[in-house]
Amino acid sequence: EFIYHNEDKAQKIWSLMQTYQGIDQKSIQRSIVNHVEYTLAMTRFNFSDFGCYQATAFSLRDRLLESWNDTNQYFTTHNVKRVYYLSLEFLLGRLMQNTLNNINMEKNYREALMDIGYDLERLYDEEVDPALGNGGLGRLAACFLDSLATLEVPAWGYGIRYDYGIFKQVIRDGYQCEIPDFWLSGGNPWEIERPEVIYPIRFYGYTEKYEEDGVERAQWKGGEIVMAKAYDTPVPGYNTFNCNNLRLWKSLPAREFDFQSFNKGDYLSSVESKQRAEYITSVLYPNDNSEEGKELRLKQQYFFCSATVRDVIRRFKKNNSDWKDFPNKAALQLNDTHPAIAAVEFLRILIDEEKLDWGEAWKILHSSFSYTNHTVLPEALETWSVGLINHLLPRHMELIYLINHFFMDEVAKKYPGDYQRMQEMSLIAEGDDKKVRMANLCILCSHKVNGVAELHTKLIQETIFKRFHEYFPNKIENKTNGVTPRRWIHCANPKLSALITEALDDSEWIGELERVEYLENFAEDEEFIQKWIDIKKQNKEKLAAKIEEVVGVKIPINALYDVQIKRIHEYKRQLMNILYVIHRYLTIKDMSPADREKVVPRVVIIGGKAAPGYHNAKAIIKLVNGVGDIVNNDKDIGDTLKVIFYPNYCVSAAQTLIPASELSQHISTAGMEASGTSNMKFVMNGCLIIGTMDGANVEISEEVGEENMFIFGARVEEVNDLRNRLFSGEHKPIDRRLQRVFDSILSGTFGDVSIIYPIIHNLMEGKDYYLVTEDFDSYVKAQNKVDDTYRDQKKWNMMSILGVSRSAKFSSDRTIEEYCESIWKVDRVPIPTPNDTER
Ligand code: F58
Repeated sequence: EFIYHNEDKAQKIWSLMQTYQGIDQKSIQRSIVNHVEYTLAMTRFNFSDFGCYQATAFSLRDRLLESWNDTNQYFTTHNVKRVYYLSLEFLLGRLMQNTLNNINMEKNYREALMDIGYDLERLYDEEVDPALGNGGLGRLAACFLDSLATLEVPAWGYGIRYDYGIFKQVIRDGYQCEIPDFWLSGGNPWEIERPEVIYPIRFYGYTEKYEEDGVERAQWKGGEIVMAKAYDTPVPGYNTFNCNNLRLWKSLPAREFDFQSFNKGDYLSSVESKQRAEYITSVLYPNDNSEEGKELRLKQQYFFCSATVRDVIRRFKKNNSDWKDFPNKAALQLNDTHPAIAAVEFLRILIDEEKLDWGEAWKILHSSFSYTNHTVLPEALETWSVGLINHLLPRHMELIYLINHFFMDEVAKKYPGDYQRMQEMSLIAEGDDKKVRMANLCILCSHKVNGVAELHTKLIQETIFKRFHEYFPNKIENKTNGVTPRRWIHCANPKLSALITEALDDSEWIGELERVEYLENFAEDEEFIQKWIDIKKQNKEKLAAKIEEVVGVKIPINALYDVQIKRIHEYKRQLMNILYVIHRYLTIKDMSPADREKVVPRVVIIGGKAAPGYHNAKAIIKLVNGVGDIVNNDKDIGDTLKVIFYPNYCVSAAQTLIPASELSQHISTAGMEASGTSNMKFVMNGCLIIGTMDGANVEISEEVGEENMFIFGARVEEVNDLRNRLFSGEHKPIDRRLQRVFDSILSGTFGDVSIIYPIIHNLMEGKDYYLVTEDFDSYVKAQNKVDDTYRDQKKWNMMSILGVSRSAKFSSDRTIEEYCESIWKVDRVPIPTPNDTER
């Protein structure tokens, strides 16, 4: 974003530069070797794979900076509307392979590196996996960035540059242990530090009222100041010269030392205040689908929201002078309620600093903000105590009360005397400890609110946001999630990508997934099916080698690879999966050797992190490991069953696991998984789904056909009744197969009973909120169908090919197009590509 004040000077500087980086082998090699020598200060004649990875990354960053600068310059001069995606999480995954593919240089770099003795694929493995997110919500933000850039939409992501990403999971003695993930220890060649982009952020203090031209005004004063410094990561699109930006904020002390304490001789406490400032962006909270009401978390939220809003306003003011134009220049998307305070901060700046009147300010806010909800789970709906907000952000608390006051007046006018309704819609939950309901705040401040799958949107309209849906009937709409085919097919599964390109006779499908529909013509083509099978086999071999390396268990290649990878949560029912595995094990044990021969061999792989304080989730991990220990070493059953807990599930692990999977499990209790996004990735990689009618599974089944999936379990309409019946004791007796499974667990067959005991005990008592016992029978039936289908490899692979060919709806390109059209009202802005002579 440079604005040249002096055209001549700009011309001169430009003429001194070597135009754009060349794409020939010599230019690539020279650029890498220059970085080895001048950036890394290593010797050209002897540098490690890691050194070569770093130098290659720097060389790629140079290229990205060219398009990144051109893009921002172009957007600024044309004063275009931009999307701002505010998210506390961006789960990017590794960047090198994705960058090379998006700028279409993988082949050039591979050959250039090979020529100097380096293997590109090995360099990929040198990169740390930046894991600044928990799960689906953070990964969705990353897929959206890729699609926004690819679709040439002017868009910036805004978030926090945590020093520590999600913890690294190691398994010791079957238990999850958490290791801090200091991902920056080897440096980060992809980011650009921006010491000049820095904002003061205030906390605590008080508000002062004063009068100006007959108007009563307020100002927030005092407290303490922390600085926010920007770090930028270029986000290249696929097959375009456009390059967007991800701006992450790091906290710094306002002054290196607090001179007052320093002069008083209190050296240590001056260091302490510096550390307190740095602490704000130090660690990502590792909870998924549950809220932690800690002051530090609220500080993180306000810190990044304030810096972001200031930055957005500064950019707007560079080219615009009329506030009414703001909604035509900026669309701010709140990724869940975590950045909700940005809306209040925006209002505060408009009213207290820009001196707009309330009506005007509210209109501008409301037309530019929108909010995405990702969950109906009550424990994940954010509320903040009024006392805490008042202490940390006193002016914001006043504004929240004002917003609520005006809103409650309106509701009272529309529904006179309906106090129940007013109470439900209020931003404040009354009680001993009053709370601000952040979702209500977001709905009110936004012109659009969206759910993330059809079923989920219907549920929020009918349950948690029912009153708001009645009040604002056009506000809540659906935007079914999607995933980027660049990372999730092309990068993760290069062999499949090449086969699709061969079959379609062009590679445009990578940017236009609708084109894969044509694959349907190959669903019964024997030759094609054989190629399809071979690719899956090669991916399985790669995974098997990896598992042998990290888990130390040898798994057979000819078995069905059955995978469930996602955060460990009771509603996702990894427990039901492992209970079935035990049932399968006991069944095989009962068989004669001749019958065992007929069993479809399976490798069951479960992976995912449990929130560090979530005891039941940790107990499930322990049980899976206990089952693995017994089953994998049981000579009787040999290779008919293997059970693997895959440790430290993360984006890069997913890129190996998903292409190797044949069956994947998406088995949440109906109504509880908002969407799910890995289900989409699995389908795109030719994996069949066993799943409930929940989240996006419903739409996947509409696209690929229920006959090409293994759907089972209670439907969402049945869940409440079933639950009530279970809790009132009116339930059926426990299934005898399940009882046998419980007995074997409780007798200690799979290790220590004490941790899992309370969970199993509750299930036997009917305290089964997630309906594991209820759905078990239909789950077993679906699993039997899986085995029967797998025996018919032709049929199985036909289903697999049809799945891929019908997966286009689940590209995040489609999702982003819908957001652009009905929420953000932004257009594509392709920037001019340099021509051959400029190169
Ligand atoms: C996930 N939410 C949903 N939250 O569970 C999943 O169904 C959906 O596909 C996905 O969002 C994308 O829409 C999720 O990942 C979190 O991790 C939050 C992190 C911060 C605390 C609260 C949960």
